[in-house]
Amino acid sequence: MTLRVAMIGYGFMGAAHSVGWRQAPHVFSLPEDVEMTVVVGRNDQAVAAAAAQWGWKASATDWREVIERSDIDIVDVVTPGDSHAEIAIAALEAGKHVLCEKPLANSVEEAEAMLAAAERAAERGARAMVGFTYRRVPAVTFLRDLIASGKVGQVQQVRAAYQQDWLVDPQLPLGWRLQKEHAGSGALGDIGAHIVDMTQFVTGLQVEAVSGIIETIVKQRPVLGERVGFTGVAGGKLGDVTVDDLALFTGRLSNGALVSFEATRFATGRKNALSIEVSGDKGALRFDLEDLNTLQFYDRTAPERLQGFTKILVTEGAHPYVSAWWPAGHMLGYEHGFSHQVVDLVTAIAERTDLHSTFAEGLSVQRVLSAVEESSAHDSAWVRVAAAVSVVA
Ligand code: SOE
Repeated sequence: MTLRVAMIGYGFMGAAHSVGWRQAPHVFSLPEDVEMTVVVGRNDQAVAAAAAQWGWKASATDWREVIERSDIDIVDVVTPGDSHAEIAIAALEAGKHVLCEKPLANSVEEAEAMLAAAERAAERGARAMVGFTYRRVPAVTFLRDLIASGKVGQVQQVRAAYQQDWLVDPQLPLGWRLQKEHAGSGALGDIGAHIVDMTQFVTGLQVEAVSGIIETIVKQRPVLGERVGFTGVAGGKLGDVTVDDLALFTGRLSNGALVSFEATRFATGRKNALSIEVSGDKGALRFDLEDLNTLQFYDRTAPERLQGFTKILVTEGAHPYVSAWWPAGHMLGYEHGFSHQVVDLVTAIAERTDLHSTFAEGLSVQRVLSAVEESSAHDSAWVRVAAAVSVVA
């Protein structure tokens, strides 16, 4: 059988997802074939150009029409956050499998509605996945496996940071990522979501309470004129930035361990630096996206004289996803996670097996993000995540 895909949206994430849809069937032996059937966007010329460049068979301008088509099996949502809920819910109700970019939604309420739709659709066999792509970097999946097999023992502390610097320039225009009505939040939702998800994914623990602060450093920016590339081109007048530029927060995990989180677009010199270090009573593990083919492992159970962080090259055939690619030691990059996402989704659809990251996991991240905002609005008071209720005045 062939699974036919419609991708809604065609910005930066559209390009990344297209690489995944194109590469995965050629590199992995997938249980079903994949066809890049149609990409959808509002500007007919621009979306047609994207379709031609990225290898989609056709383009279209009306997503509602496309999701009703009987020849579409999977709807891939790569639009800004303000349309995730509407498109994903409609697609699930139309009986399609859905892959939705992170963060799942712009609010907890939307994410709850999306999960409810995914649960109803699951009864009819439809699958729903949220695109926390970094989970599928081989070193991150392997880090999760090592923690699950007890290599760090009891998790006692986690440090997680996602640092970018693309907002340091005050002239950078007011694109959709800087407007609450489109993006939901700023650094917190865009990149903080990744480190919250990664922490929960690799430790298998939940963030149960948070205390944090979010801040907007540059409060006004040139209003966006023409939309070009990732950031756009400035028009002239200034408009308000309505999202956070950075978020610093502490989380309490379900086993009692503390996590320090940093999500920022103001880390001068840091372009796309995601790192996580998990410390336990038997050892520690560290991943750094700037060196994404490696893991650092410290084994406290090794003889004292031999102890020290060891660099593991996660490029062996025995490592997750790697055997389909190149011989040992031949490096992978950012885009491979998008292929692995396709592999996992297509396999789960074809073999009716469990998948991650589910909409329930997307909702749990959304609840953490919302609790951080609530904490920040209340002098960084601790806020419980599940109920999002302040526990310390
Ligand atoms: C922009 O900040 C961004 O593209 C995120 O939206 C992605 O999720 C991340 O992979 C890289 O940075």
